Amino acid sequence: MTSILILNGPNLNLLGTRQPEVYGHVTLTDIAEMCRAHAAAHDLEILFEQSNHEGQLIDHIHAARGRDLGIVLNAGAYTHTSVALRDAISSVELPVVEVHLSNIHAREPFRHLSHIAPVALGQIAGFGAKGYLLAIDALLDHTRGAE
Ligand code: CA2
Repeated sequence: MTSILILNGPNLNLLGTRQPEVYGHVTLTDIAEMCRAHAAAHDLEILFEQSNHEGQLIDHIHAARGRDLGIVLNAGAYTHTSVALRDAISSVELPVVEVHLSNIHAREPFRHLSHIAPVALGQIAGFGAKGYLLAIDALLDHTRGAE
């Protein structure tokens, strides 16, 4: 069975426990379950990971090479700071869909810059947990459309 990696960056393990006015009440475990249910219909395995550490996120991206069809990435605040994550994405040559729960372009100016966007297939932001499902569909359309 084909697989995709869904990778989540710093503080996303706190989802559903704090700042519900920004990020809603859904937990990361809920999102993983939603993604798995969505993928089952597509005969797709979901590898779902979260780390608060930049190097560990990079290791996960490297591990996806030759294993997964592509990556759905919510890099959290590293989106706005990490050239290392951008370089990791470029190095593995896998399609990456960038996802954000909130609309980063409607928030503070420092969130408007994404180091991921220039090396991603595209970006989905502002649709909450549903964004992860949209990202899976976008990745599948891209990869299966290219077969
Ligand atoms: O909107 C998104 O998905 C973000 O990637 C979330 C990041 C933020 O730094 C990005 O600008 C946009 C923050 C994730 C932190 O999540 C929390 C959840 C609950 C309580 C505190 C933080």
